[in-house]
Amino acid sequence: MSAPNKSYDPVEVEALKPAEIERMRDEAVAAFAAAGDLEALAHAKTAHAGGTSPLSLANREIGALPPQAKAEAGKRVGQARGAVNKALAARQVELEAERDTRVLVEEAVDVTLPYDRVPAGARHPLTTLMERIADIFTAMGYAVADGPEVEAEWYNFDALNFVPDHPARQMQDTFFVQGPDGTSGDESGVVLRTHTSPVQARAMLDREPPVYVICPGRVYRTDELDATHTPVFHQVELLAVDEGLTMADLKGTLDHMVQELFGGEGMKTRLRPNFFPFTEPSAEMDMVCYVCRGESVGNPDRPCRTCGSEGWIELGGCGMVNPKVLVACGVDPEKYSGFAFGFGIERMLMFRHNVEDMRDMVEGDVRFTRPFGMEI
Ligand code: FA5
Repeated sequence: MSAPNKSYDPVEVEALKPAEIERMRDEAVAAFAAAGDLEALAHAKTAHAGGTSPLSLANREIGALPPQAKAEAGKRVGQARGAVNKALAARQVELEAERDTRVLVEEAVDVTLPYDRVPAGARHPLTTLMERIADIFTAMGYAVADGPEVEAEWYNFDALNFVPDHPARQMQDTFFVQGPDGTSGDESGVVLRTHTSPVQARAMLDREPPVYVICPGRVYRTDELDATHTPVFHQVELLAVDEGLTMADLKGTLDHMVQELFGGEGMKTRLRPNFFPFTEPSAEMDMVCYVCRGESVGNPDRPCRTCGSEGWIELGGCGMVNPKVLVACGVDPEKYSGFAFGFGIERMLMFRHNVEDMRDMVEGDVRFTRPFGMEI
């Protein structure tokens, strides 16, 4: 742009002549109208409304005009640029609408067509962990046993030496499906099984000794769902009945299981006295912490989050099958003895895989299950 020049005559400035401005305007409007798609319109916009377009260049000349000529030339160029921008915007709207209509047709998806790309799901880690545990024992000759989840109260409690007024019945908060039918003389109601131990009774009644069974399954208790409890959870039960079985066999079996599940040297269990009506003696079983192997105990330099530096992790309950249970299930306690154990799978999944909240296991989100893969 030149400096204001008093002798500068707008009539002499070619680019600012009215006919020239009109021509520029008309050329721009025609170019927009001729643009067949948004890409062509973008090029026309650069050529006719961009910073180096004829109208923009003409506009720059205005600054050099003498003051008395500026207003007239400015008005002329401004009107022309306004018309150009209006034509550009109108064509833009038209072409966008055309594009949208075309895309709707061209990219239409026939949702009724059959398709084969189903996203791969994931098996739930509770299932794979239960199968892994069952595999360890089937490799040792155990059979997988099953029982109903809606269970007769007799199997869930009575056969297991929970006498009707035994305080141990209160230990497990039970979902009753049907109360005892007093009128028919049937004193056994129906419950959602509170543990997998009724499968012990069923296995002994169904099979002749020796009995070696492992029973993974779902159980129910009236616990609130929170980070460490769920009303529907899973247990694995093991029962062995044979001649001459002792606590040493129980201990050896438990040690073998934790070595197989957690691997490596030094994996072992310990038993602490406890009470279950269906085992005598009964014990609480702990396994040595598979992360610190007990080395965090009394060692503040090496704290262990997994066991809270206690060196042991609680697994579940176990014991020698109470002779009263053997009798109730038709097994001669003079000839046979048995051992059993049972533990919670959710709890094992939590400490084995650092799952902090049990609720994650029940929400059914594949983002939780997928990282576990197919094998556990
Ligand atoms: C029993 O259920 C016994 N039947 C175990 C047993 C079998 C003992 C054979 C002796 C011989 P207990 O009530 O402690 O025991 O439960 C076993 C495990 O179930 C617990 O260690 C815990 O891991 C798990 N568990 C109990 N309640 C819940 C719950 N609400 N949510 C998740 N897991 C639970």
